[in-house]
Amino acid sequence: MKRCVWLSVLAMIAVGCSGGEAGKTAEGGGTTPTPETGKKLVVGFSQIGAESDWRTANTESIRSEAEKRGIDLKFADAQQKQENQIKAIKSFIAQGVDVIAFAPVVETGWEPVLREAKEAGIPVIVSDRRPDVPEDLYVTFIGSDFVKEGEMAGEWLVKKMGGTAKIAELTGTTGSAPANDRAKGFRNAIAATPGMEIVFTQTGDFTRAKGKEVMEALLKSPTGKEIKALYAHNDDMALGAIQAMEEAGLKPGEDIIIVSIDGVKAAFEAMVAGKLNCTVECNPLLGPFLFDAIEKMMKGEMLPKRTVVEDKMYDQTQAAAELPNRKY
Ligand code: GZL
Repeated sequence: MKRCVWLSVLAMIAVGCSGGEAGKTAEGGGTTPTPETGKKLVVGFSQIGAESDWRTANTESIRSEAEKRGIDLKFADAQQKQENQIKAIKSFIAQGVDVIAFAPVVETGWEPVLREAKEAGIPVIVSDRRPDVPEDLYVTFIGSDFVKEGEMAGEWLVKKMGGTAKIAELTGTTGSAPANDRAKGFRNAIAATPGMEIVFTQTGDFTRAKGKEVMEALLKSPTGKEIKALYAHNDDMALGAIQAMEEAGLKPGEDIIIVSIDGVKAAFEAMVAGKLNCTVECNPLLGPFLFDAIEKMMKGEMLPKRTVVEDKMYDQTQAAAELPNRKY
């Protein structure tokens, strides 16, 4: 039965038909979940973990939106381990869920399990981070443009530093799309300004604890004495680094200028306190986007292969006014 759902979904996407009859499968039976058939939509979601404030907000958005829409959500937290995500996706296939959605912790290693989902006729939606697989293995990918986020951070820092700075970079989870793309975008932005030099780069795995640990060690090294700017791939690592700077007797946001990405509430509070200088928002509230796409897909509507979630940038001059508006 599932194969028919997948084939009918793919067929509709391929021919671009819209408004296919709700709840009908290839046999014409009303076995897919719709208000008419009364069957609850069952969605299996494999989440990366709970590594950052961003991820916490992302999980809350997905859980609350599923509840609001009466969707039976099977939620699995992988604790940032790919093998746990693969196990969860295999379990969703065995359970015969209607749809699988996941946020791939890293870009590679997904093709075999996504082929199993396709063979089982279960459509897959990608949320947040891109997997490096053939596009026919997922229906659509919903997430931010991480290269653009890195470029926005780099362009802001070039201006702030007047074109000259020795820069430390705290990178996200090794092999993840945001780490790869934010590194690429930042380097795109500073490439034309030779005075902007990345003299240190190391992963903080998107966590506060690791960001603090890496910065503590850096500040004890000769290179640490040269650093005038920090580019962190997320706010949590920046906030950990800020703690390390203060414990080393430095004034973060003054002795070392700091730009990061995510736009979580704690980053705005740090900007108001003068400890962080700029954050590039990366919207984690993907629940509504995800379940809109799933519901359209189940109705046979055509979906774009890529939905880019727009992001803004905020610096210290805007932080106090924007803080009350922050939803995460
Ligand atoms: C970005 C997301 C990243 C955030 C981090 O879309 O995948 O993962 O920037 C989170 O805070 O851990």
